[in-house]
Amino acid sequence: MHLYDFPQSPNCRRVRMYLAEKGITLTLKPLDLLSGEQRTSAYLRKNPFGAVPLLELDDGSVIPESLAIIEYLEELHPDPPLFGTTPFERAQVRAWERRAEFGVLLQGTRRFLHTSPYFAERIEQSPKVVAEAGQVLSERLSLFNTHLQDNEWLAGAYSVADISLFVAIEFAAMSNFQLDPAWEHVQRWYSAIRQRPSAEA
Ligand SMILES: N[C@@H](CCC(=O)N[C@@H](CS)C(=O)NCC(=O)O)C(=O)O
Repeated sequence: MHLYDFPQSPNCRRVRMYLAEKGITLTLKPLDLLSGEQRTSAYLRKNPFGAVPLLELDDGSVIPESLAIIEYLEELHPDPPLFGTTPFERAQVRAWERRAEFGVLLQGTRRFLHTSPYFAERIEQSPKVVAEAGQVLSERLSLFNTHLQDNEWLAGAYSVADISLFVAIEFAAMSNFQLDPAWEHVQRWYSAIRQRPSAEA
C-alpha cells in the first residue's frame, strides 16, 4: 500500500499527520503537481480527477479523497481512535471536521487559487473572492474560538477534526491569512497542536 503525495498539499498533509498520530508507516510516492505529473495519462488512469492524495492498495485498487483514505485506515487501525469511540462522539468529530473543511480549508483553498502564481494561468483570479473568503474565514474562526473557550479539543478527545482545522489554518497562512491575536482559545489550541510531533508531517 502506498500514498501518492505532494508535500505542500493540505489534503496530503492531513493524511500524513493522521499517519504520524497513529504510528502507521506508509510508502509515500511524491507526485510533482508543479510540473503537472497529476495530468499524465499514467496517473489519470489511477485517478481521473488528477488529484492527490491517492492511496494505492497492493492489488492496484485505489482510494481517492483524503478523508475517505483516513476513514479506511481508521477501520484497519482503530487504536488510538481519532474518530471518537461512540456513535455520538463519531458524529461530533464528523460535524466539527466538516465545519473545519468547509468553513476554513475550503476558504483557504479559494484564497490560494485566487492569489498563487501557480494558478494564474488556470483560472481568472479575483481579489473579490480573496476578500470574501477572508471574511468567511474570520467569521468561522471566531466561532471556533468561542467553542474552544470551554473545550480542549474540537470534539472530545484529540481527533481528525483537530487535524483538519490545524492544516486548514496553516494553509490559509500561505495566502496571507493570519490568526487574529484576539482568538486566544484558537491560539492556545493551535500552539498545543504545533508542539505535537505529527505537526512536522
Ligand atoms: N477533496 C480532495 C481534494 C484533492 C485536491 O484537490 N488535491 C489537490 C492538492 S491539495 C490537487 O491534487 N490538485 C491538483 C492540481 O492542482 O492540479 C481531498 O480531500 O483529497
